[in-house]
Amino acid sequence: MAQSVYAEDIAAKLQYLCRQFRIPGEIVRYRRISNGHINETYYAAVRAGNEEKAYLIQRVNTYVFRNPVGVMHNIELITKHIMDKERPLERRRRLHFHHTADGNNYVILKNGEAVLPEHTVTDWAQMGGAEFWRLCNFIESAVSFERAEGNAEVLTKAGMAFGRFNRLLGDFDAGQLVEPIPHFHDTAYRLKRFFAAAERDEFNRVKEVLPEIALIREHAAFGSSLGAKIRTGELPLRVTHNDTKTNNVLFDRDTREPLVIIDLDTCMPGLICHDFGDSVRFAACAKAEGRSGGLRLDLPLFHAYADGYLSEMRGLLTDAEIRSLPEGAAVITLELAVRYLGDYLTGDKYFRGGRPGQNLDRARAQLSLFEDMMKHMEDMHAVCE
Ligand code: GN1
Ligand code: MG
Repeated sequence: MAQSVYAEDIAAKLQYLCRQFRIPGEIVRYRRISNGHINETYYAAVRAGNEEKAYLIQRVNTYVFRNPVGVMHNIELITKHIMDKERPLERRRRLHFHHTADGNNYVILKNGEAVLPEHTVTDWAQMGGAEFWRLCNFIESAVSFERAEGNAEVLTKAGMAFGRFNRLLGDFDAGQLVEPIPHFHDTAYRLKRFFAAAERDEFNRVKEVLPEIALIREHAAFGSSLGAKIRTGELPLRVTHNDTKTNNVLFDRDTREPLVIIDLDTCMPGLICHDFGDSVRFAACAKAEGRSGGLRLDLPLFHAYADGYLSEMRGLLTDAEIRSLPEGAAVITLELAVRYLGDYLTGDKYFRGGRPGQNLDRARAQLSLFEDMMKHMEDMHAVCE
């Protein structure tokens, strides 16, 4: 009996959630999807009469997203804004979060029962172990591409898709958005927290990573330079996606055209160069030879991504923004290294579920990519300008 408790429990829970989201029918298949480092996601096929439809049911990580109600408020507004502007797509290929009878696009479970939200709760830690769930349509016949599968054509199309996403949100009133994770891409703040964690050295790991810490210290001023340009007005804030890994673009399996951008959790006011840069970090790189786990910039792939992105965005960007794009790639790479290494120094609480030492390996890979980007800064500028 004991071994099936988890499975029965989750199957019953998913079915209960479907009811709450007013999905008719019974779940006939489900499985956990292990993509992503943060949330817990299930695929569920639901049959009603002769019809079968598939959904994604996701438990939001409330350690990372302390105000998940705010996140869902943002997603509601952003998906509506984009849908209103895009040429009509078939409904099944839009990202649609379902609503409960109370009109919420989420369900809060407390002791296994749906409870009404406490709108005042902006720090989930006060919610006494409640779970936060949401449900959206599973987009059929779609594929996404992991870094290793990235080829120039895929990257150009991913660049166009993210460029279009940024462009469509160009007239969105950012004042309506809740900041889902405060200081998310505030690199200066992340660096400050990182050095404080290194100072505390709670897990006695600093001694293993002295060269990495020295490298980060050497580039800390550069890492903070883009954020400073927001304060001086040199770089404008726009509504950005903030997690633009190219596997967050779904493509049509047959035509290989981009369909939709997913993972809207971190949409908030931000810098264009961070969105551009995070895609480059994720996709325009290759394994460095002779360095286990090391990464280097792949300039032809960078070129391919930049071509696609700028075909949508060039006319909208200021000169300063265009100049900031390569810096954005390097800064966001350094920032992620700092986040991984900071998590390693503080006991691996944020990027969970990895093997021991994984955050350290990830940090080292990002640092090698960062160093290579710094070497190729001029080459990247030549592509963008
Ligand atoms: C996290 O879970 P996933 O893969 O969508 C993280 C991103 C990082 C990414 C690194 C909310 O995203 O910022 O770039 O891991 N998301 C959050 O792979 O922290
Ligand atoms: Mg994400």
